[in-house]
Amino acid sequence: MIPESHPRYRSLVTREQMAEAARSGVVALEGLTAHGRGEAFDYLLGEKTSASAAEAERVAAALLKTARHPVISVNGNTAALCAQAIADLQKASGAIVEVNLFHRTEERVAAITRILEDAGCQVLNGPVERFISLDHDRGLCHVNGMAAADLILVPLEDGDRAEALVSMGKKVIAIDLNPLSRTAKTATLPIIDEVTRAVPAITSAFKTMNQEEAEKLTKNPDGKRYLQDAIMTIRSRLDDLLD
Ligand code: PTJ
Repeated sequence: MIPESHPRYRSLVTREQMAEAARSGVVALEGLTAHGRGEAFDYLLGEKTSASAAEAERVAAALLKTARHPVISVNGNTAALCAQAIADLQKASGAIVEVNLFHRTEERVAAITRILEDAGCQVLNGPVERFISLDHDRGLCHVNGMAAADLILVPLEDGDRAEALVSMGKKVIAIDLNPLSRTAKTATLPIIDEVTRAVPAITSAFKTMNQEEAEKLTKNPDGKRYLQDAIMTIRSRLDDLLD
């Protein structure tokens, strides 16, 4: 039992939630180490959404609004942390939700699909094929999902799929607390923020944005600047600590 008075209450509750999701097979064991890495970067970033990340979240909403065939790709960590927020974003944007896993088993796909559906998502089901040229199972996707997408929102993963998708001419929005990761560096738009803060922020921006603003915001998304801003935030927080 974690006492509410504990200074790290929220973080400890989230860890329990992730451990439980690992026990039920939704989160891969490796997903727990990924979560720990994310926590470390969030600590360095001050555990809040920076002004720069908030701007990137608005651009993400604009990209979703102007996309022809947007897809939200969901893995175990994302489903465990924010299935409801993904359902809300799908409802607002009409994007397709597709489960795509690195540590893929049919049992995990079914368990993650169930969590998403319980939260109100419509999940793309049916056969998958290796439409993305990768040597592992993240290359497997649906013909009407990522294979046909012009824009893919990728919360929280490692970098080679983002790279492959961009080289296929698709736009990629990555949500990743690590501004040094390959995913963040390769994405068309990196959002350096925690996924449970980022997804609701994209949804509320989507709801209040008109088409004209969306088209303006998507003209020249400067992904590199968002990475630089996050590194500067970390640097200035460390400098302050040394003062
Ligand atoms: O469910 P599966 O089988 O698809 O596996 C998912 C994991 C997460 C295990 C897999 O994609 C993986 O190995 O990812 P990586 O390479 O560890 O990358 C995860 C990235 O997400 C790291 O850069 C973390 O800093 C970041 N991250 C972790 N937790 C969060 C996060 N970013 C945003 N919000 C978080 N809560």
